[in-house]
Amino acid sequence: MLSKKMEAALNEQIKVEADSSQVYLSMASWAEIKGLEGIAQFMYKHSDEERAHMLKLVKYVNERGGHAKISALKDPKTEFGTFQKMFEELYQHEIFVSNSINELVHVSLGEKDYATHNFLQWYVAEQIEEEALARSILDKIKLIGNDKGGLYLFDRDIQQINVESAASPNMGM
Ligand code: OFO
Repeated sequence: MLSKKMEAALNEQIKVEADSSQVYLSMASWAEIKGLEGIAQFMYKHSDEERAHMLKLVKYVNERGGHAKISALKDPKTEFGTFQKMFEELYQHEIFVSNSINELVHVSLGEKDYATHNFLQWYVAEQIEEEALARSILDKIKLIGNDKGGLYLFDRDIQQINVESAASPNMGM
């Protein structure tokens, strides 16, 4: 059985993951109307994964005798300026999510809830990968700068990341 404090903290994370899914969905839509199909597909897939992270938490809370609460979401930004800025935001967002997971781990230890602590290790590992991937993508896009040809090639290459991440569980985003 979850303590009230643990349940409330997990419910907060449900909201964070749902907001993340909306943020990436908005980025996908913006990339799509800018004609960058590879980036759009990457973001659509990322949005789906964040929803899966949220659902995993919903199931866990209910399974442990709590009540997973589904709440209203924030309006995500709809304009991102440049692709570099957009990937910068993605990276910063992942850092924010990692911090939020760390807080949850902290609460689980305080509550002596070792089952939740164990459950959260999957999220800890996932955030390490997501931050690393976001950082490597950001590094690439910084190198490209304003070069249109470079962006075209990057848009093609990022589809490769999609394929690789689908094939390898270690690349999952
Ligand atoms: Fe839910 O993993 Fe990114 O944010």
